[in-house]
Amino acid sequence: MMARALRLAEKGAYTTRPNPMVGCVLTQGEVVVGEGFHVRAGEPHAEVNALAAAGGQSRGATAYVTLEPCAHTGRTGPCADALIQAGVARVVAAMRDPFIQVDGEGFAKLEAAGIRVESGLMQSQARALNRGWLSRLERGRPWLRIKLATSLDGRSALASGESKWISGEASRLDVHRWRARAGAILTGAGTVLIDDPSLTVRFEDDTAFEPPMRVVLDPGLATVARGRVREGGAPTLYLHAPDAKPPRGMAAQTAVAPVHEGRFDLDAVLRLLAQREINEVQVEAGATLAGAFLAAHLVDEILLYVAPVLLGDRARPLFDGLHIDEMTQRLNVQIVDTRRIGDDVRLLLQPQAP
Ligand code: AOF
Ligand code: ZN
Repeated sequence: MMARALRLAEKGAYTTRPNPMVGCVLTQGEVVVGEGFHVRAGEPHAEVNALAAAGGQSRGATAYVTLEPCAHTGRTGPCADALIQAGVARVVAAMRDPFIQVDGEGFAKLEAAGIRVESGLMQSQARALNRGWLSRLERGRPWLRIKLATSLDGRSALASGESKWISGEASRLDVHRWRARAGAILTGAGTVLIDDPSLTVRFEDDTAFEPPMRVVLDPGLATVARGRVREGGAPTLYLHAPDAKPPRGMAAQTAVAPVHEGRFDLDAVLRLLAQREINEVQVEAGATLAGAFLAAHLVDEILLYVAPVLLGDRARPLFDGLHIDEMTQRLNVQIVDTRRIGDDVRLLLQPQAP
């Protein structure tokens, strides 16, 4: 039942931001009498949708929820109260909600009303599902994924900077699914000037999604007047150095980020995005920014498309600025998933703590 609730929750992957994905299954014995998931911030929570689906059958039911039912009135009313009013007998949650306004209060409310409460069933899966939201709440910065395409010999672009295309069409379509999960797609001014990407989500079907914000790290605001990142139905935010002055009328699309010795303080950049309720960031940039994030140990996940081509030794590496002279300094990554995508191989990697 909890696995079913988790699958339901994931249906909100492209729409719940900045809220977490949550699923709920209501049962009477072995029979599912109602189920629901949280679709969009501001709309009803998972439990309320499941209760509505169960109608009169929720009295005496067990509720399987992927997150502790909320106790607060935010954009919607408290789910704990809704479960109590519906006469639910037992609540099984996958995890406690660390959100400051809930944080155990939901469980306490339910227990005070005589409802049996258990928590922790499939907890690691529930945490993995909302890793971005948890990262923002618990670490004060978003979950960071770097998307890269590489040749077999580990090159990301020709010496000229040209990189269209290394990975195949199937891989480039796959990227859109990952973009849609992120609250922000982050790139650098260099990529805007050389590749001119639009960084929007384009699906071939009519899957609903919230367009992720595009973020350009542009110390001197050199790219604000050009580039396809300004087009399309998604907002764009330019982060710039304190001494750059945003052009007239662009104050809302720009923000200052700290710069030390000519380089952005990337940790501060991520904190700034967390303050704007970004749970998950997907970096799509060149070797300089990718290398800087990696060297700063800020990368949680690398989405790597390996194409069956060789670009030779004049081409650019995957990561710039990683200076490793001894084996003890090397960076280890864990392979979390491998998959064939068209003619390419997709690797999902997690850098190991130093
Ligand atoms: C639940 N069930 O389905 C969800 C919960 O903005 P609001 O008012 O919708 O509140 C968002 C907070 O509520 C969110 O940060 C998280 O703590 C909780 N989300 N809780 O019981 C749900 N989506
Ligand atoms: Zn709720």
